[in-house]
Amino acid sequence: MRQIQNFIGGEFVAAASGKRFDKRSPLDNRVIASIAEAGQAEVDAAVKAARSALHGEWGGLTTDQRVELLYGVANEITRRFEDFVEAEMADTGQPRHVMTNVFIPRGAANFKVFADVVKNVPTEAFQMATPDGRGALNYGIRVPKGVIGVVCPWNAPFLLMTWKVGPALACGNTVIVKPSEEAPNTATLLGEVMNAVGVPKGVYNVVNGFGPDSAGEFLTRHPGVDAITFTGETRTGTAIMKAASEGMRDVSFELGGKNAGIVFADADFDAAVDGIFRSAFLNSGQVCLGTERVYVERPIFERFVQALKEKAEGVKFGRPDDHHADYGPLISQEHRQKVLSYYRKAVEEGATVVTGGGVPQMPGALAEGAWVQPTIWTGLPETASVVREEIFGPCCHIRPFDSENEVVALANDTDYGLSTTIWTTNLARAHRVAARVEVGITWINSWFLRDLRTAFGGSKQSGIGREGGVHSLEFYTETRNICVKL
Ligand code: NAD
Ligand code: 6OD
Repeated sequence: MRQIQNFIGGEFVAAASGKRFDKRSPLDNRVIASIAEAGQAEVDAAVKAARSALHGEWGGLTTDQRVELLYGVANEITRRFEDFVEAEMADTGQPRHVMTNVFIPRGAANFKVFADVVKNVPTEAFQMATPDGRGALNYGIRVPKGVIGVVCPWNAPFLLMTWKVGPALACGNTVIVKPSEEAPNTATLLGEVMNAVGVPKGVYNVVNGFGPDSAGEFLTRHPGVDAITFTGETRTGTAIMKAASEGMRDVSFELGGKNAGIVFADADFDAAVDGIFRSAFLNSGQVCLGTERVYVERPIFERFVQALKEKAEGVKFGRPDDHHADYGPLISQEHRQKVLSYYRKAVEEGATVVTGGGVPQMPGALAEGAWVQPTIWTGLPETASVVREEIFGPCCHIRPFDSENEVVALANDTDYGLSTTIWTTNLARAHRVAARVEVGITWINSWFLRDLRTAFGGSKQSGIGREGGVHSLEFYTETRNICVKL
């Protein structure tokens, strides 16, 4: 069983209170790790360490020196690739190929890409006229924002944590990460990487624990934290925003979604079925960008539902390293209860269950895991709970539509605005619809294909702000203007 500590000022430390909590495997509910729960004392110590690093060696590095260290971090993650894959598989139970192809390499890339961004992005300069005719020159300099609190979810823990830590450090800040209580492994491993590479102590810190009345709340309320970047549920974002308002701290929020998939009758049928299947069921549906509402143009509706059903019924449940398996469990028993409660609600609200709706029969110890069947519904009104609320499980509701205007209205009829995936061979229509859907990111004939240099974030209740490439500099730095009278 792993013993996970907090990582403060370059040292792995227990909690002064002696408090620990257990992490259970999603696969079979065994306890697989014991984690030191940070209290106010550890959060205070982390803030102090982060502040002194900011004013110490780290703060004195040139951009080039920082960039070299971050390349070193990326290379060390790649050298220890298998350790990260194993750690993330243990926490999430998701298949090895998802870790090796997407989640871990993208985590390493987050350090390289943002190192390159800070090296190459200029600041602005304006010449201005003055009454004496001699003029003045304005130029901006970017400075780090300070100590950044990074509060993370469990669904793609390493990718989503490094997506914040990479740019924050590239910009010269120091960070205190609060990983999800459900997935603390890779944040801790990253501490080992930071020490191995020689990142100064206190630059990267980790405090483990829960949200309310625990490390999450202590961190986000702490007056020594200058800004907070958060990925998680919209409701949690509301609580963190209240905390951040004390002291007027800046926030960057990546929140929930209830994303629409739109399939026109002229789409490449097989590609659309594959694409919607991935977007609804990858990572067992635990992807913020996932599709829980699917709208299919009426002429191909029945055929599409049947094809998606066959694919969903073909998934093979199993352990991450089982080469015959391609499908993992949900993160926890608690999350499974939530997802299953939506499965019941769908039936109560009159859904036709096309497939799934329950729990698969699993052999031996796996019977204790957090497994659920991929589930497809039809026949519900747009007011039904499973059509309106984010479930964050492997499920979707499919509804037919008859016109472009109708499907745009349906897609936009939600409090969320994170992503959409559109499937059609009529590219003019694809662009037209993409421009009208109220989301931060739209895919045309693809899904979850994203260059890290692009703007990423949500509209409406799916987030505040944009990160990615140069957009991350807006959050992780402050621009100071200097005006020189000539
Ligand atoms: P969550 O909001 O329950 O928890 C996220 C983190 O916040 C955890 O570390 C948790 O301990 C902490 N937390 C909870 N309450 C807190 C409080 N009051 N103060 C401070 N910290 C607190 O989210 P989750 O269940 O871990 O993740 C799933 C959610 O994340 C889904 O809603 C999903 O859509 C969203 N998500 C969004 C994106 C995106 O980019 N928009 C990406 C991934 C996940
Ligand atoms: O692609 C990314 O970098 C990104 N932020 C993905 C988010 C996945 C959410 O579950």
